[in-house]
Amino acid sequence: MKILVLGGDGFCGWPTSLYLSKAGHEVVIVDNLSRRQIDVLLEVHSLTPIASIHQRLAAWEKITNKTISYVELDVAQEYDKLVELIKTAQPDAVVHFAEQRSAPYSMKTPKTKRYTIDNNVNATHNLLCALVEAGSDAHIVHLGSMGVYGYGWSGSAPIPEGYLPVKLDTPDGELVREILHPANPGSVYHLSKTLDQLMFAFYAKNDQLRITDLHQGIVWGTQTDETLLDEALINRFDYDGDYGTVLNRFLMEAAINHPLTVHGSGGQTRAFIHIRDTVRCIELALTNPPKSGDKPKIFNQMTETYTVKQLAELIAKLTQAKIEYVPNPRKEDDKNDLVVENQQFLALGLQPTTLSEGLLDEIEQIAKKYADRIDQTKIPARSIWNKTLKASQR
Ligand code: NAD
Ligand code: USQ
Repeated sequence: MKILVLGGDGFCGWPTSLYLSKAGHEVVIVDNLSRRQIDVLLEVHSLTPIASIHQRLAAWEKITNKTISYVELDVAQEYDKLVELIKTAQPDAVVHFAEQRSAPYSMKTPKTKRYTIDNNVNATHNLLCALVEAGSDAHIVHLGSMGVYGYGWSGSAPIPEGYLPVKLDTPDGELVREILHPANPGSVYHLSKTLDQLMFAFYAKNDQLRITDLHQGIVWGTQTDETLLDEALINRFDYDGDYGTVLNRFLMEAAINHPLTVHGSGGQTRAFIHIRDTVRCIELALTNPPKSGDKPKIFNQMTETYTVKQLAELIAKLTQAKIEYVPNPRKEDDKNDLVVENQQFLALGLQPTTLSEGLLDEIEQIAKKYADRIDQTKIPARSIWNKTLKASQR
């Protein structure tokens, strides 16, 4: 397959591009390097020393004799260039990672809220519109988020894969319909993902675009078989208060004897997936596209659920780290149930990497190895959208 990977320089996009290239697909990375620019603005850097995009691609070619091409393009702003690219490249599929992906960053300031909506909504809409204008039948595989469902809304009822059956009473009797699961975002970032869903439903219906939306949980881990091939291929690892996700932050904190920063009581249950499984799921999604005219195919891309407290206790047990319960900077329930259906990927053959298999490796091979690169002033979460906490700090 010829595949455009939008956002292919990022944490999920880079290992996915390598995985697909190794599997024999022709890969074109499209990225505007905005994630690297945000690091510069925030004065932070990846815990792992990531090479420039050109060094990465040269290393991949040297080691594997395979070429990945790169196009620097802002998907949200450079619409005409995107249409041209689709017309000339004639891709069979487009994997769309090109969005601002941090909830805390999206809630930091009015500027970052507006940037997140402008960037994410425009990027997705430009892609949809460009495929129609270019007359392309390429299958879109988009990275969405488990957070579109919200947390705790349905109690202990399993969250279905995208669609919810509802019964309607009509004068002629009962009608059963499948609707998009109600959206209940917890941040402007998650809000942008719920808007993406509506655009997908519309373009699948109106233009018969073939779309798969992957509602992914929190990705943990760093390396895949391909990124391990050379130091220049190493994946990024975000640890700062804005971009670091919970499990990776706990691993980094444990490596430097910093207390594990549990927000609130730690009763928040979240869904997780290892980066190795992310890349496998994407290939499975690419090779099992919906048909033209189908509604978007939605998968829940996650393998395990844990409470934040359970994660902290697990890591504390492995490393003797201390746990600190800090006031929650976010507006979210202190405690929630989360049961998720993920049968579709399991049925396609996904064999999950569990926390018990991967954690020690992450601690030794990544967190401890690069611990001297950690800037401790960047660890606290400073984006506060919990109004009570904000008021108490004035
Ligand atoms: P990332 O920030 O590391 O990567 C995103 C990439 O997209 C970056 O390289 C960035 O430069 C690029 N990009 C952003 N806007 C762009 C634009 N307008 N034009 C071109 N390139 C642009 O993020 P990630 O962690 O790799 O996440 C990728 C996708 O997966 C995101 O959509 C995110 O919402 C989703 N996701 C991530 C996680 C996670 O835990 N990391 C979990 C669930 C879903
Ligand atoms: N948390 C802590 N301590 C920390 C950091 C986070 O207790 O030091 C808590 C948060 O309050 C939250 C939970 O951990 O309750 C998860 O936070 P997170 O930053 O790991 O994840 P989140 O903000 O939900 O976002 C991440 C990715 C996003 C993706 C999402 C998948 O950044 O791109 O969409 O995970 S999901 O959560 O399933 O929606």
